Amino acid sequence: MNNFRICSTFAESCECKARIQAQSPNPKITAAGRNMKLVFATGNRGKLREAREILGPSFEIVTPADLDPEYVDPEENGTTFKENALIKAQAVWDKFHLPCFADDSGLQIDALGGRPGIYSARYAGEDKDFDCNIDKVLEELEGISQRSARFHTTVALILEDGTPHFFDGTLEGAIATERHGTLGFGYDPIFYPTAMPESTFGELGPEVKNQFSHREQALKEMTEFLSRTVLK
Ligand code: ITT
Repeated sequence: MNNFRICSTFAESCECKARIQAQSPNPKITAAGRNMKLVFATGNRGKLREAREILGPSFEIVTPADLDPEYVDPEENGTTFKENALIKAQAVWDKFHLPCFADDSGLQIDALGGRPGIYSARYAGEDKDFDCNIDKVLEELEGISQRSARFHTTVALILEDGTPHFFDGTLEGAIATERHGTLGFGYDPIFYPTAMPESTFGELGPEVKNQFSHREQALKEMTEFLSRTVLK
């Protein structure tokens, strides 16, 4: 369940932030989940930084590369966020047999029929260059005033019994006409969240973003699930 609601002013957003901070991290997780180790199946440093901040010190988050520097990411050949999240989590589970999760995410732009969607990382080419991806989006949206978009994340979690569990997060917003700010990663400098429409995530930075982002929503659902099951 998402506790975040749309805030129309900065002051109201700060109130939301304070409220969410008071609720999170889940106290039960903080107590029972101390030192819970999870492998995060990602090679994306931006996602990793955010996940560590969102999950907090109760969780020890390591990556496949920390466990095996030779680890090779699987091919993401699914057709949905859910399929790709499972591919990434399953590959880590098959290799290490440790509790793990993966995040498959992307930007869906209405005027582009939902693109780049699951192809967000490689939108402008195989080298996953954030700058080139942003340039491509801005070019495609040139002269288009309808700029609504959303970030979506599906997290796949695999625990000791090997069963996958899924958690989703979606955040509405709009695409800027040029870059604003340099914080965050990926498309952050061109994404205005609806909740704080005056600034992009590139300007707001992680402390604000991590209070209500698509990733925060999905990971919060995951910690609530862990609290109800493994850590009860
Ligand atoms: P892993 O598969 O190794 O986790 P990746 O970057 O390839 O890393 P995805 O396939 O899920 O991950 O692609 C997600 C892309 O969507 C990511 O590279 C960014 O370009 C974009 N993206 C996702 N979440 C974002 C966020 O919070 N802020 C900005 N861009 C984001």
